[in-house]
Amino acid sequence: DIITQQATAAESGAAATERFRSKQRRESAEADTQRVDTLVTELLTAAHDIIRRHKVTYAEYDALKSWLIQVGEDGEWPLFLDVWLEHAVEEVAGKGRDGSKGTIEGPYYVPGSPQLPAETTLPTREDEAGTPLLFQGQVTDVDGTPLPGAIVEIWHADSDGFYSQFAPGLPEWNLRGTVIADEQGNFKIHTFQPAPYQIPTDGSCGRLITAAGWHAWRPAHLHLKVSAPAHQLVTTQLYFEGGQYVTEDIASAVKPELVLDPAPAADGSGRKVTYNFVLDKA
Ligand code: MBD
Ligand code: FE
Repeated sequence: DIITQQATAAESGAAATERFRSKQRRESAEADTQRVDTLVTELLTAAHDIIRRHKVTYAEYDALKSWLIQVGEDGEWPLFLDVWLEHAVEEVAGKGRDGSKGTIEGPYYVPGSPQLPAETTLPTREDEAGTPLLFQGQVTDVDGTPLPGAIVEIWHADSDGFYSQFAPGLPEWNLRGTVIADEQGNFKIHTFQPAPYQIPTDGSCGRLITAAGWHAWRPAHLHLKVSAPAHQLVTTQLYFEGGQYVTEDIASAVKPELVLDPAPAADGSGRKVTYNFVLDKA
């Protein structure tokens, strides 16, 4: 209902902004004047060119100004940037890696989720709804050498498409965990199939989507950060074959290598899939 949706949009925007401020990557924070000049000048020049080519009016300029102000008030800059820009940044950052494909992190990662053993069930509510999903695999080097001490951080939405800590009423670490793989790099995670994610319809991003006549959806996905000593961490997502929006992700973050095709579990309870991670050397 509308009340719930409004509460959710406001809360998730504020929470995502707060989360970003506390975890922001700081390694390249020193401003290189030349670099800032080049990037900002090119960005502005591209905008000037669009304004001239499309004869943008003062009414449209004011609409843009008002919308930009509102994005900040809604706390939706993390959402906006991760949905519409991050995929290009990830493409540049991931070039030249040989291991498992990465994709965008998105706005809903929270570090420090509960540590769990190699075979585990993610934290869930007593009555967690949805199809059980067994997600298992092995973490290896690019040569196929198993990586003991590998860490598989996983976070995903529930069967209503909501993330814990970004929607009201969910336990703090619901469907989030830091899984420590065994000596062979193996892991076996019992969880539930997530639902597609809808961009909140009542915030600024939702208004943009409506105004442009787009859809507001990301396909159902698992988020992962996989790492091991002396290897590069990979941030990725996994999707589900045949799932809604897999071919039309609003965040442009699906890659063919990232689409899972789970089989029915042997005991008839839910589904099961194996996906192995390959990490580049650091
Ligand atoms: C998500 O769940 C997400 O993964 C991204 C990238 C953007 C918005 C919501
Ligand atoms: Fe997500």
